[in-house]
Formats: sequence, structure tokens, C-alpha cells
Amino acid sequence: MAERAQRDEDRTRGTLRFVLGDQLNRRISSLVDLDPEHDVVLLVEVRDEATYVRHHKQKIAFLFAAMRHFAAELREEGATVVYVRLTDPGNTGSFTGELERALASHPVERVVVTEPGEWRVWEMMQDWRESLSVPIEIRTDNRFLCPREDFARWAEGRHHLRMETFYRGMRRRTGLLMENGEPIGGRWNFDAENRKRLPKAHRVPDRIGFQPDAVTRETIALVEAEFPDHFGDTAAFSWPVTRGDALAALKHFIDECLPTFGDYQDAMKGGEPFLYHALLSPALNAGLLTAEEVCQAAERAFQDGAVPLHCAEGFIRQILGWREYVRGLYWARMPEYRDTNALTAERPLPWFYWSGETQLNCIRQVVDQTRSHAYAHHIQRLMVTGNFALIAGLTPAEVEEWYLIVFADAYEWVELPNVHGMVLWADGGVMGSKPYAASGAYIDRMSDYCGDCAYDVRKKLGPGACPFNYLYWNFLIENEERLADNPRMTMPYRTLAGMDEARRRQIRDEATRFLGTLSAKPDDHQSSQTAKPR
Ligand code: FAD
Ligand code: DLZ
Ligand code: SF4
Repeated sequence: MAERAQRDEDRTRGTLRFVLGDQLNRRISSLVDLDPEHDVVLLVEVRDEATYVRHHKQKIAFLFAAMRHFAAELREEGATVVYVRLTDPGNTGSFTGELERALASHPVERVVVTEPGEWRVWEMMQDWRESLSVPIEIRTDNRFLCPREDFARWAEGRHHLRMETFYRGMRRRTGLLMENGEPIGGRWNFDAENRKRLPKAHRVPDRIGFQPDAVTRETIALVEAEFPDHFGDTAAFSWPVTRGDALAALKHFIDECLPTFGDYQDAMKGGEPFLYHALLSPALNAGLLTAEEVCQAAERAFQDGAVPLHCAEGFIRQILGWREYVRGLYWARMPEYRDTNALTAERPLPWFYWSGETQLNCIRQVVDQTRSHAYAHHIQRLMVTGNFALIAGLTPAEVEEWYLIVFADAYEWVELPNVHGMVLWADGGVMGSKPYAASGAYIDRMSDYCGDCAYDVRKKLGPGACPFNYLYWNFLIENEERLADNPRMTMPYRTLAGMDEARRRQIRDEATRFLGTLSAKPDDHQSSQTAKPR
């Protein structure tokens, strides 16, 4: 009894360290000064987080498995961990409820957290300053290379926030791929060398997969039981769920894929969802890996002569450039950022984004692989499902919700700028200098999808013509007032100006007819919000 009283008294001097499900890193700021003697680490599985959008089943199973493994590793280290499972009796279902419950049973001096990835949770944390019985310290998220405040300073006063300028600053700041203050190889960017189409007989390497262990099998079963109507299958689950597995995935990528990554970065191939891509984003975004160590691993491989410069640079740019940039932009511009709709796009999301049931082969391929793997690579997200959403004028909020649901790596800080800014140009050019609109010719050039399609990519109009072709021109016509003055749109608008009135009318008619066939519902009484997306 006396021993227990003493222990409780010690705890009153301790700290409760609340680690969110995407902060699973032993060096995260909330854990750097962990005192296993006195502190309590809290991790909670809560229904609110699994359902604020109806995440892909694999994303929930992945995160719960990673959280359980992380908790076990902390316990092995001697830390006191309070781990709340989804179905534990008394689970209130929310971050706030579980934090209050933990404080009621573990008297501590203060709470320490790391700033969250999403605005929604940031707002919750501001309320905790007022509502909790003890003080709370919210620390910088040290998994990123550019703190939010530094990005905000860089962004201040700029209307256009161009990634390339930011990226050069980050190369200088970190010294990655730099020599005597200059970029190695004399150039900052080797993008032009990263646009090859995959040759027909080309064999891509087999990928390392991580068979679900007992912990993951349990979380998969939990998700199937608790969230049966969420989008996605779990049969092909093979994500790394521990730090050890994530490091093995990184090594596999650097050894087997990075030497060719740059060449085929933009390529797409039917039945080959992964090609040379890293498949590291779920692990990175959940904290199992850090941006710094991943970039350093790529730089080391270049310095060892195992990886050509354009591949190492192409990969490092994605993480040091794009990833840090979208995160900075999100925090610099939220919450107003999500509310803009610069192209006044208002068409509901077609049901085929959930079902994959469409004759557009490119979309079918991407939706089907996304259902199986909770993954599509960048160009599939940007130039297939994204490009369609842009040129068909789909409502930003619905498209954004879809992207936040269907990928294992999706969190609003990274999803929103990519979808709202890069894909839909709904921010009116804050992020990208022009919309990435493209006709079927782009998809045909970078993939083999068109060969197996019911539509003819070479046909611009008339029966059997590829809808991407007339939707593209229809998009330019509809947005002529907004976009024709954009210097980067001069070429397409010059071509449009050369079209006679009859052809413009035909484009408008065929686009209107096609768009009229799109249904937002599987039948008359289900919507994408309430239906069972499978
Ligand atoms: P690789 O192609 O091998 O790239 C390596 C790494 O670079 C990725 O793991 C990722 O961390 C980073 N990266 C590359 N491009 C971007 C980018 N544009 N923004 C941020 N990081 C980038 N990424 C997410 O992590 N979560 C999302 O929710 C997400 N939504 C996206 C939505 C759209 C419309 C688009 C166009 C892109 C989105 N991305 C998102 C970025 C990118 O598509 C994924 O990071 C990438 O496909 C993940 O697969 P990979 O690890 O195989 O990446
Ligand atoms: C995405 C997610 C899910 C599905 N479930 C949980 C959870 O049960 N517990 C938790 O701590 N985190 C979860 N997450 C991740 C959070 O949504 C994420 O931490 C916030 O969105 C802030 O980025
Ligand atoms: Fe997609 Fe058009 Fe090619 Fe079919 S023909 S796969 S719809 S781009």
C-alpha cells in the first residue's frame, strides 16, 4: 500500500505525454525528455479519428497496428504507457474525452504534446489550454525540416508561393546535395530527365511486402468488424507497421528502386501500381521514418556511386521540396485556404470514384488499385483522378474528401494543398502557376491505359472519342475569362482561338452530354457521403 502511495505521489510530479497516432517516433518532441520513472505516455484509439472521414480500411488498420507496436516498444524501454483500445469499456471515442479520462486516473503536473498535423486537432488543442485541469505544452513537430514559423516568415507578403524557390532555400539550409554553397552537378533540378515512358517489355522489380503479423491481423479484424462499410479491401495489406520494418522498406527502396526512380517517375502501367516509387509515405507520415533520414539515405547512395544524380535529386526534391512545402503552405494559409473555389467548380463527385465502374480505363485502373492497396502514385493522383476532377469541374470539397479517405498516407496537411491547390487550382494560383489540365494525349504518352480502353484516345470528338479530349477543351472554354490571360496558358488559348464556332459548339455539346451521364449515386437514394463505398 505504502509503495503504491509513494508511486502515485511520484506521478504527481510527472508529465502526461499524449502521442497522436501519426507521431510514432521515439525522437518526437513530446518524448525527447521522457522520464520513464515519473511520466505516463498516452496513446488512444478513438472512433472520432477513424470516422471524421470514413478512412480506407487499410489506413485505420495500419495506424492502429503501428500504434500498438510503438506502445509495446516504449514499454520494453521501461516507460509507463496507457494504451486505450477502440473497444475498451469506457472509451469516450474522442481525443478530448480520452485525455480527460487519463488525467482523472493519472495525476500529473502537466501535459506535453507535439503540434498535430491537422487544423481540426490544432483547434482542439487550443481548447485544451482552457479546459484541462493542468497546464499543457504544445511543442514544435520536429519530424519536419522546416518549422511552421520559418515557412510562415518565408511566405509572408508573397501571393504566389512557388515550390522551386522554397526548395532551393531548403537545399541551402540542410546542405543536402550541395557543394561549396552550390548545387552538386551545377543544377538544382533534373526534372526534365524524369519523364520517360516505361518501355513495353520492361520488368519492374519485385517489391518487399510486409506480411501482417499477429498484431496487424488483429487490427485488420477489428477494422473489418467495426468499420465494415468503409471504402477499401484489406486482403493485400503489406505496409510496414514498425520502425524496423519501415527501415527495411527504406533500404529496399534505396537499393532496388532509387537507381531507376527518376527515369520512370511519371510513368503509369496497367497492373503495376508501384513501379519504382518508394511506398514510404504512410510510414513517413505516421512518424516511423523521418524526412531527414530518408533524404540522407538517398544522398549517401548517390555519394557511394550507387544512384545517379538525377534520381537522388528527383527523390530528395519530393521530400525536402514538395513535402515540406505543402506542409508549410497548409499551416501558413489555413483555415481560409480550404474555402476558396477559384474556378467555381460545382459538379458532384461521380460514383465511379468509389466503384471504379466506368469505361474510362485509366480511372478504373487507378480506383481499383486504390481500393486494393490504399495507394496510387503521384502521377495517377495528379493526372488521372485529379485531372478528370479538374476538367470535369468537380466540387473541391467532395474531391478533397475522397482523397482524404482513400489513401493510407492521407492527412489534411498534405492532402489539401495537393488537391485544392495543385490539382483543382481552387486556390486561384497560390500554389501552382497554372492548372495541370491535360487531354487524353498526356495519359496515352505516359501509360499503356489507352490501349485497353473502350474509348479512342486519338479521337477528339464524335462517337467513341476519349472524354478527356473534349473535356479538356470544354474546361478551357468555360474558364476562358479566368485563365486566358495567364502567360502559361498562352499556347492552348491560341489553339482555341483558331477553332471555329461550330467546333467550339460541338465540344460544348459533347462535354455537356457526357457530364450529364455522370451519376453521383449508386442509385436514387444513396449519396457519396452516406453510402457504403466499396
Ligand atoms: P514517391 O513517389 O516515391 O515519392 C517519395 C516521397 O516524396 C513520398 O513518400 C512523399 O513523402 C513525398 N512526396 C512526393 N510528392 C509529394 C507531394 N506532392 N506532396 C507531399 N509529399 C510528396 N502524399 C501524401 O503523403 N499524402 C496525401 O494525402 C497525398 N495526397 C495527394 C493528392 C494528390 C492529388 C496528389 C497529386 C499528390 C498527393 N500526395 C500525397 C503526394 C504523393 O502523391 C504521395 O506522397 C506519393 O504518391 C506517395 O507514394 P510514394 O511514397 O511511393 O512516393
Ligand atoms: C488517422 C487516425 C485514425 C484513423 N485513428 C487514430 C486514432 O485512433 N488515434 C490517434 O491518435 N490518431 C488516429 N489517427 C491519426 C489522427 O487523425 C491524426 O493524429 C490527426 O489527424 C492529426 O494529424
Ligand atoms: Fe483514359 Fe481516354 Fe486513355 Fe481511355 S482513352 S484510358 S479514357 S485517356
